[in-house]
Amino acid sequence: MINKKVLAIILGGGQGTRLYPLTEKRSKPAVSIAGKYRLVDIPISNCIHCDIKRMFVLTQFNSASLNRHIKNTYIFSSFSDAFVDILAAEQTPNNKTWFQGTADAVRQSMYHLLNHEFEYALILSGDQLYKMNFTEMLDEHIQKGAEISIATLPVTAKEATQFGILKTDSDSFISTFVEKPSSSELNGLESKVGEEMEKENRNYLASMGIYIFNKQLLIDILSDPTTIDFGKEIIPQSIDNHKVLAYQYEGYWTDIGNISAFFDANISLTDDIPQFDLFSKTSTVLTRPRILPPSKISGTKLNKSMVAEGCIISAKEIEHSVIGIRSRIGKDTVIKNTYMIGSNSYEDIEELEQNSHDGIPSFGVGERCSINNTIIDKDARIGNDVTIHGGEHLEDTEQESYVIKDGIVVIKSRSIIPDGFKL
Ligand code: ADQ
Ligand code: ADP
Repeated sequence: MINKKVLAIILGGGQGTRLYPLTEKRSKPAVSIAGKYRLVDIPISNCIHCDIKRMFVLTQFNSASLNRHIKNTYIFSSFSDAFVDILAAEQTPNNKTWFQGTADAVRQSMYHLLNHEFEYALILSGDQLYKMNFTEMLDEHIQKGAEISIATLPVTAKEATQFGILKTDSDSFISTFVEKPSSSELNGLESKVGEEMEKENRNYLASMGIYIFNKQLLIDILSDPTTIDFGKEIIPQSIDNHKVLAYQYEGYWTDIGNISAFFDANISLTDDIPQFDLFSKTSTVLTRPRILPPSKISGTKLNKSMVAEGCIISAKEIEHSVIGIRSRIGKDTVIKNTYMIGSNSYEDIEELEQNSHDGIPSFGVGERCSINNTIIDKDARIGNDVTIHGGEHLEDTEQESYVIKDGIVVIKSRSIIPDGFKL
């Protein structure tokens, strides 16, 4: 009966600046991953697999593509109480501003949350790649009489500065919590971790930003309008006055909040044995079932790559790359270490001829191109004889049709890269 007790709240992102330009025209939960899913599918699938089926997605702005995706994907029986609802920051007589931070987002949404009966709020981040059984976490929360639980993961000293780092007592209740400590503050924050973790020097317990709150406590805590963030204020302020439990997780988990982490998370899916298993029988990642033809591939040497449905590919070589739905790639093109997100629609023969007549490249990548270390966002048009080589030699910049961040070139959605372009 977990579904009756738990309401899931997925934090769908602030203004999305760290994933810009992928978030230029869509909200963060709608950003595509692995060629056919959206970021929001990860926490939603985790919830559905453990029978938590009442979910709110809190987002800074309500993009058409997020709405379309949720509406077309998560369709539950009209006789169940299951739902996925998007709550975008809205202006009301009491609230005139954007969500100021994670706790403020939940506070501003409280009116909608309280229309539902629940005992526990499960608060999740919308930009993480992981699989987790929340039932176990809730069981421990109840069994140990906790008021707040935080999922934790051992990390190295180098990683520790990006997370909330905590220490626990012998009963796993949290005694110290420092949000994003500096390297010098790490002294004394080490924890006793399992043997495997110790071998990898993962001696610090990090908050995964996944919380369970008892309902009344959440209401009480959020009644103080000065608190903005869970990590910065709510959690550090709660550990002295409340029973805050650490739930230990040791599986694969990665934060995909910025371009370089997003790129790595996608490309690492092409490893021989990826740490995130898309092929699992029991914990499938759910997404919108599309009716697309199988991909058609001619004369291409494919290595360590994933190709989604509905592609038409005549490239020479594709290596270590993820090719998203409805991608078209022309003859003699070589693509390496690239995430091509795909297209929303096909162009028919007449449109292709019209493009050629007008001198506009068609959706996808043209002939004789060489592309690496690049993310190609949806519906981009890349012409013939184009070279785009990302890498650390490139400085961060923003141009009309692309952005470079940490050496990764991101071709913007719907942009046009003309024939012969070189980068
Ligand atoms: P961060 O990830 O840095 O640290 P934050 O930027 O607050 O924390 O984001 C948490 C989640 O909330 C993300 O999914 C983000 O997109 C979303 N979010 C941020 N601002 C939002 C807003 N205004 N409205 C809606 N959603 C918003 C947090 C914790 C750390 C912990 C890490 C783990 O504070 O203690 O270690 O998560 O990744
Ligand atoms: P997918 O989930 O397949 O990536 P979307 O949900 O974004 O695709 O779009 C599905 C359909 O909506 C497509 O047929 C596409 O042509 C259409 N579509 C996408 N973006 C827009 C838009 N901005 N305006 C109108 N229709 C759109």
